[in-house]
Amino acid sequence: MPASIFILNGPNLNRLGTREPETYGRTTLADIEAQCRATGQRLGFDIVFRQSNAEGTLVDWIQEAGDEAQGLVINPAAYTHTSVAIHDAIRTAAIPTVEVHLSNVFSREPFRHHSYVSPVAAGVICGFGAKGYDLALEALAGMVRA
Ligand code: DHK
Repeated sequence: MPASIFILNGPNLNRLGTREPETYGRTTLADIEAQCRATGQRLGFDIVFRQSNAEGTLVDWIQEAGDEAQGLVINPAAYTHTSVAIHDAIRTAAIPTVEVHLSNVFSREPFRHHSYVSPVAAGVICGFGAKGYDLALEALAGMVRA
């Protein structure tokens, strides 16, 4: 059975394509989903791809990933910088997790420099736009096979 990877996206990422394109580019979330499905197929992963603006829904999905999946890619968006609940959910899920940001958060406002997610992630990828999701899946492939 192929390994299952959850790819979860946080608030406002449903607006990609038109939201602050100078920061986030013109790629839509549907484009990113298609890209992840193609990369997942190449790597032999079953991909579950979701987006929510609600913190509790993301927590529910992280718990589901912990029960059902072998790895997690998450762009928690603004909750990166605020959410102890998402930190705790990832810690409890205890599956390899890669934190992704489209933009280079360290070249932006100081409030984006702190992440509650990084301490419970295996690694962090930021600043490479949609390509970051592919890099995260490649990284997970090594960890899931190990
Ligand atoms: C996306 C967001 O919505 C912001 O709140 C984060 C992240 C950065 C991104 O670059 O993907 O600060």
